[in-house]
Amino acid sequence: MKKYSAFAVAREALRDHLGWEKAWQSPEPRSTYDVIIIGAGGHGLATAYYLGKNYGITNVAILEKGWLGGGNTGRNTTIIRSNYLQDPSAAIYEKARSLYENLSQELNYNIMFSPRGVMMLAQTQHEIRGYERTAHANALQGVSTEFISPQRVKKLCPIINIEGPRYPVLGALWQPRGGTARHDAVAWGYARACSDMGMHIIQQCEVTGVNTMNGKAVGVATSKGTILCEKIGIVVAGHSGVLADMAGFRLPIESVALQALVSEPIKPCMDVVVMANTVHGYMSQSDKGEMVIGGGADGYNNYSQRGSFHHVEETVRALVETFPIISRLKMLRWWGGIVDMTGDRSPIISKTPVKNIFMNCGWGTGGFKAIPGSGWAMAELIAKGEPGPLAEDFRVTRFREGQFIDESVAAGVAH
Ligand code: FAD
Ligand code: PYC
Repeated sequence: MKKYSAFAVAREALRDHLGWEKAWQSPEPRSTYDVIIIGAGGHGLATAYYLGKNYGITNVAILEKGWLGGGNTGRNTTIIRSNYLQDPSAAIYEKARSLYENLSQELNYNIMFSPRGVMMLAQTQHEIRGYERTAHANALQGVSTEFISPQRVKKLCPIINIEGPRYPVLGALWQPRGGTARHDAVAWGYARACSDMGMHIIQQCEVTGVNTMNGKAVGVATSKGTILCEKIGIVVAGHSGVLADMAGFRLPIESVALQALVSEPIKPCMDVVVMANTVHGYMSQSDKGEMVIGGGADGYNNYSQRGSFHHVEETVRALVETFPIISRLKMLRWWGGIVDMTGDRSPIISKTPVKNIFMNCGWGTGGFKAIPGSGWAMAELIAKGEPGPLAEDFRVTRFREGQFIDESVAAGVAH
């Protein structure tokens, strides 16, 4: 594949941009592959990429029922941070964050990683204690965060009203190397690299059945026919329970809608990401100038890609209190994604009761930031058949063993 470069842009400018190749191929499926990944979101594509890069496994198909990146990967608010409390979480999220730092260069695709800093506001005494505890835990884990004063919050983000009538800002957990990236570019960059390694990305190909024999994976039934394989990675976020059911086992997962919205574009006014978890809102400004806003998850299980009206009303009301200058902004677009929630708000990267079927799910409201680390860990699990150090604590059997990895606070979003 031709490399993207300043030289290539200049060359194409001189020939009406007719020389660009397709970023990825769209082949018809073969009858058999070594590995099938179900789901071409960020986690599925990253898994395939690291299977090829780290283990030389390239006879891989990634099957997607819609279009690649069209699930939660293309619907999230793009926040990247690794300020989690428990050691296994800090390890995988920090691995992901550090891979994000050089991902544009590695993939030769501009994912627009912007380490502008993420702050989680403390607006109750309880949150102050919680975030101070997280900052101490992060120091021991080698993750760079600090608890900062309200005055520092105001300095970093002048548009915040720190003296809010209901919930004044009492401080914040600040991660200076957290930030954002362009979400669909992450999917597109991994897809291009996978295709370049000869992997097949097959869109509009819904998996309708998982075929097993003697307790072992043998292939899948799809809307494009049956495809055989040695190993299957199921990476379908909100539809994890549906796919597990096809394979004959159950998961401790619930699916709910989580919503976000963006305003009309305005001049740059905010160069950090702010999460306000007590009042349930978070906000950043996109490169186009839109204010990117998200709220809490729906309080009931559903598979709808839009959220409830009362949630969006509450989110905007809360954010207007914290950022009065947004009160007259028009909102342009509003959407939802189906997020996969576990009881301890931590993911599952695990073997399953069926040999050679592996699950990666449960990232819930916070998996965009994890994509590179999750793909790295899932590729190791599929290639070796056993989890490596990044994945071993995230086994599905932890729920039966009582070995929860409780991240309900660090998850950041109300659920
Ligand atoms: P997806 O991108 O959903 O990919 C799964 C794919 O599987 C989909 O494309 C789907 O079509 C496909 N699929 C499903 N069933 C089948 C089938 N039967 N056959 C074939 N394909 C199938 N995380 C953060 O870290 N930071 C944030 O700021 C953030 N904000 C969010 C805001 C919102 C509104 C939402 C909804 C989520 C947010 N998240 C955030 C969470 C994050 O988006 C997800 O955790 C992450 O994108 C999950 O990626 P994925 O690849 O697992 O899933
Ligand atoms: O995990 O940081 C996060 C997040 C922010 C908004 C939704 N998820």
